[in-house]
Amino acid sequence: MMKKNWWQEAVVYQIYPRSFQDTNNDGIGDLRGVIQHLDYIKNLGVDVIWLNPIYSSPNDDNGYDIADYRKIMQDFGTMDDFNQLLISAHKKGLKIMMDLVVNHTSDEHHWFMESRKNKDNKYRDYYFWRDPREGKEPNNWKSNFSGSAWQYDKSTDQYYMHLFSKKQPDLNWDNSEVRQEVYGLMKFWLDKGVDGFRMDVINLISKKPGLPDDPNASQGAVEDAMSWVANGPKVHDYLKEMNRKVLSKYDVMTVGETPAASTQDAIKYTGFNRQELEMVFQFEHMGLDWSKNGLGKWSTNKVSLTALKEVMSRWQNDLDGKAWNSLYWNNHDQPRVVSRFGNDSKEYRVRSAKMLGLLLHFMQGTPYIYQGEEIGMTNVKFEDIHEYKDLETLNAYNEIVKENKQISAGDMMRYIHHSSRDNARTPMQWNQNVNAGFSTVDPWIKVNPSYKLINVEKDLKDPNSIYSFYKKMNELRHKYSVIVYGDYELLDPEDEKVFAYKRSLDGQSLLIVANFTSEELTRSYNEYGDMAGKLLLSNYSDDQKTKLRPYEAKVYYYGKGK
Ligand code: TEU
Ligand code: CA
Repeated sequence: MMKKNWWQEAVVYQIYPRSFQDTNNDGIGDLRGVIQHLDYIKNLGVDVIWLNPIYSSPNDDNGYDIADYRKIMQDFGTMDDFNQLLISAHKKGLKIMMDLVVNHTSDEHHWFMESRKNKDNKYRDYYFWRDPREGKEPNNWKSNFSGSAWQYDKSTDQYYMHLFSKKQPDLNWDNSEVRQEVYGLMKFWLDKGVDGFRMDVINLISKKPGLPDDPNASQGAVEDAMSWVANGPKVHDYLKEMNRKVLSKYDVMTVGETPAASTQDAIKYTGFNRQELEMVFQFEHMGLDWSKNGLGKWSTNKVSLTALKEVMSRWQNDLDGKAWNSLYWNNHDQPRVVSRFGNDSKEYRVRSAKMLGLLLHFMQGTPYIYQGEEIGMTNVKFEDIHEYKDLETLNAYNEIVKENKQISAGDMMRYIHHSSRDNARTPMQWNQNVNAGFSTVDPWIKVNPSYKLINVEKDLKDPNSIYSFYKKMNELRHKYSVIVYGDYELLDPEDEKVFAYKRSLDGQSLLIVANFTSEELTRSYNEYGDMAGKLLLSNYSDDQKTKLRPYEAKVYYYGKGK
C-alpha cells in the first residue's frame, strides 16, 4: 500500500458548464455561473470540482474539439473569469480539475489548419495523413460518432484520421514535438494553479504501427471497435514521460478516461509504483445494458444485478492494494443513473436514487458526483429528434434509421430516450421558475420538464432529500477511514435482488445492503445475520433489520473487537 494521498480521500463534483448556470442571458451556462454556485457545491461536502472542457472551441462536440488550449471559450467567459473562479474556489477549500483533451484537436486548431495546407508543412506530421487505399479509406477503422474514422481532403489527395467526429482529427503522439506541445500546455494550466486533469480518452493516444485493419470491424457495434485502437503499444511510455516531465513536479490529481480497459490495464495505468496516472474511469459497468446485436449503446436493456455485482466487485478486488478506483454512475456521456439502474417513477425515485448513491459511495475509491445526480435528476424524453443536440445521437439516428434503415424511427427514439448523452446535458434544475432557474432565455438545449418536481431549491429545504443524503455520505467518508481505504468483500454474488458487501480495515468493518427491487425481502449475512451493528446511514427513517423494504439501502458499522 502506498502512502495516503489527498485525492484518495476526496469527493469530486463534475460540472458541465454549458448546462450549469447562465448568468448573461444567452442561454448557455458560463464560468460566472459556476462562481455563483460555489457555496452550493461546498455545502455538499465535496473537495474537488472537475470542469468539462472550457477552452476555445467551435463546439462540434461541446468543447471536446479544442481550437486553442490556452484560451477560454467565448460562450463561457474570459480568462479573468477563470482566474476569479480558481481564486474563489481555492479560498473555499475547493480544488479545480481541468479536462485535458489531447488525443485530438479541433480541425480549427492552427496546428491542423497548417497541417492540411500541404504535405511539407511543419505540422503535417502532427496528425495522421495517409494515402487512399485502392481509392478508398486507408483502413477499416470506424469513428465513434458513426462512419469511417477517415476523412478525405481533396487539396492533398490524402485522408486524415478522426476516431471521433471529422472535426476532431487525432494527434500523432509518435511525433515528439506533439508531446512537447502537450506538456507545454499542461504546464500553462498547472502554473496557474489548477489541481489536476481528467484526461479524455487518454488510452487511445498510441496507435498500432502501420494502422492495421481491425479484424472484427464488420461485426458488432462501433464501441466494440474501441478495443482495437485502445491501450496501444507506446501508451505507457508516453504517460511515463508525461509524468516525469510534468505531473511529478506538481501535487496534482489525474484520472484517465480509458474505454476498453480491463482491471489489468488499469493496474498498469494507475499502479502505485507506476508513475503514470492516479486513477482511470473504466467502462465495464457502463456497457452492461448495451445491445448484443450490433447496435451497441442503442438499446433499452435492463442491467442484470448479478452482472453489475460481478463487474463492480472485480474492480474493487483486483485493484485493492495495487491501484486506486474511481467510482462513478454518471457523467456527461451517460444517461441518468436513477432512470438507468434505479426507478424514476414518482413513488420510488428518491428512494432508489439514495440507494444507488449509497451502494457506490461506500466502495473503495474516489467518488465522482455529476451535476444533478445529487438531486436525482432523471432522463429526458424529447419527442422530436431535432430537440437533441448531441452529435453522437444525431449521427447515430441518421446512420441507423435514415441511411441503413436498420430499425424504425420509433424504436430508435426509445433507445435515445434510454441512452442518449443528452439525458445528462439538460440544464441544471435550480428551482421552479422559468427554465428551472438556469437562464431567463431559451436554453441551448431544452429543460427537462421534471424541474417542477426535481430541483435544488426543494432539496435544500428538505432534510430527507437526495441532496441531504449525499451530503451525509460525504461527511461519513471524511470521518471513517474504513470507507475510503477498507478492503472489499461481495456477499451473496448470485442474489439477483440485493447487492450486499462488506468493508474492513484494522478491525473495523461495514456492512452495506441495498435492495434493488420494489419488493419486500428478507436477508441475513452470516456473522452479521442479526444486523446488530451501528446504523450509519439508511434511506428509511427506521430500521427493520433483516427485513428490506423497496429500494432500502443501509450501512452498519462494526467497531474494533467485532
Ligand atoms: O468520451 C469518449 C468515449 O468513450 C465516448 O465517446 C463514449 O464512447 C460515448 O460517449 C458513449 O456514448 C470522451 C468524452 O467524455 C466525450 O464527451 C467526447 O465526445 C469524446 O471523448 C471525444 O472527445
Ligand atoms: Ca451565458
